[in-house]
Amino acid sequence: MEMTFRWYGRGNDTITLDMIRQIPGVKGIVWSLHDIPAGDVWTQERIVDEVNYIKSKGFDADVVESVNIHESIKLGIPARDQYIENYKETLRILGANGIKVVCYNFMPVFDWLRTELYKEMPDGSTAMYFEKSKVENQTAESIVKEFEDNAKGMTLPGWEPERLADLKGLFAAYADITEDDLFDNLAYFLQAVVPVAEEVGIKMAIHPDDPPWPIFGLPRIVRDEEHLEKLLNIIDSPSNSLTICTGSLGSSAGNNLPELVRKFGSRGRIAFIHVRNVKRFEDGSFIESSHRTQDGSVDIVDVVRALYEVGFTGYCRPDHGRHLWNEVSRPGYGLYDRALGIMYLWGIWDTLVDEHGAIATK
Ligand SMILES: [Mn+2]
Repeated sequence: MEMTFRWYGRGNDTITLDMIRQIPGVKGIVWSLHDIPAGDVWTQERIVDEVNYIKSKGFDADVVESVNIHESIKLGIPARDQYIENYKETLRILGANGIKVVCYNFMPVFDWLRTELYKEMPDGSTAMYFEKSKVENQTAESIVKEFEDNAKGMTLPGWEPERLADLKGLFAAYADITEDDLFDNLAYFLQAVVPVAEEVGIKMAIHPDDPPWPIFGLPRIVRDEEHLEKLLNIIDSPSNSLTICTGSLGSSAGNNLPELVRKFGSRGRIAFIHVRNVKRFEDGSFIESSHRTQDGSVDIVDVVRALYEVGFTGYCRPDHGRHLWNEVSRPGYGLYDRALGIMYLWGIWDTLVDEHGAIATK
């Protein structure tokens, strides 16, 4: 297992690579070119510049999260073919520069959604919170406005203002799209890009829906074991792989994360894993808790044990953390709690290795 850390780039993150270097055992940086609009080709020049900077600080740049997918591809409208060509071109350039994994998602309109970015917890820290009844009872417009107003000036990945400006138009475009349609559009995309990914040595790794249920009537197709199985069957190739996100999938009580890791990990189809915990409440709401098993609803100890058991040699990163000790950071992406999370994961992993021996590493 290779430990990585998500970083938003120079001038776009409160955290520097020099800080990340001081977290034990972090080998790679998960990066993206956040200023490039979804659908545009990433140029060789920009990619080389970013990869070289990351490498100059002693990290590898093997994982990109994300190369976002243009809405026309999700909608399945004719304009998609040009955007798919652009996506293939980006993959070719990334592959030529040694990138191994591209994380992406296929969620209509919203990449992820919470109702509060800084909800206070009993210990005084804050964390991202999703109140189910609020999403069910408020309009998308009012939730989005509140969300953006509360971001404390931070840009939110997947929440490009230019795209969300026409929320009504986007919703209208999806009005007739069923889950089957969306799945067909995903299959069309994968059939086009996976052969290119294979050629250039990249694993495409889809991120599950967050939260893993339909919101505002929009279709959602990456929510549970059945969905994951179905999408892997579109093309049986390591270049059609998964990003397992224990927090996203774990927000739904029906998902047994250690079981999913054992099932898909033993088939070599997990390229990347986001590990974080989430505390579910009886009304379907959830909050992003510390990584510790006892603090949330996901058995993180067993998730790590499952990774060990399947001989996981892919990439892992701590996912969202709480905001601690008055740290000002991107929502969910502070330094402190993610660093604590890494040490928790290493504690479990190193104990397993100590007791049962090292697994083969790449
Ligand atoms: Mn995630």
